[in-house]
Amino acid sequence: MHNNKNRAESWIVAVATLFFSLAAPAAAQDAALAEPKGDIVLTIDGNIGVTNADGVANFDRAMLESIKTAKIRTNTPWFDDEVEFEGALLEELMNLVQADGEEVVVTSLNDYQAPVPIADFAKHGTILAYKRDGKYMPISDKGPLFIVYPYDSSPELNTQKYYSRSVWQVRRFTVR
Ligand SMILES: Nc1nc2c(c(=O)[nH]1)N[C@H]1C(S)=C(S)[C@@H](COP(=O)(O)O)O[C@H]1N2
Ligand SMILES: [Mo]
Repeated sequence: MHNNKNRAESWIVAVATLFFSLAAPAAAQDAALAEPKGDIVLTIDGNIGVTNADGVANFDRAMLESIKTAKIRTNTPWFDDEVEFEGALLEELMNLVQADGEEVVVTSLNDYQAPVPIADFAKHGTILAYKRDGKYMPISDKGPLFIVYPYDSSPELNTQKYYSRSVWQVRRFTVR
């Protein structure tokens, strides 16, 4: 027998079913990013669609190393000779966390902060370097993570504007 209370209950069940059927794919997507097993070296927060902790995506070094890599051999303002950096393509990292924004605000371990346009990453093949000349970079030598552009590939990149985006001792990205 149907009374008002039963109708209200069926309605709640229908709404709840719809809600969970819509919510389920989002939860499955969050699970797509593994959890770090080692020390967390990078935290990405802000407008991202994929997380592995409370609203953030945390990475250990192994997770960063599993992202498509690139090498950049170049002169820099920071070293006397040409050096070769190796790291994760930042375009790939942004895709992985489904970054939705214009820029990342990059914060370093020494609290230096710089906004970096996300469009730079595809345009210049910018990397988040973890190695220089084949060796992991210690904190005392601009590591563990260093944003690197291919400075020698264009005069535009050999400018203060791009040097200031070349954050070393990177610890956090905020996508906005
Ligand atoms: N972690 C960190 N990265 C940084 C900086 C900093 O102070 N800390 N300075 C930035 C700026 S503003 C520029 S121009 C270059 C400066 O490098 P230099 O101080 O060796 O000339 O590095 C950039 N990356
Ligand atoms: Mo600078």
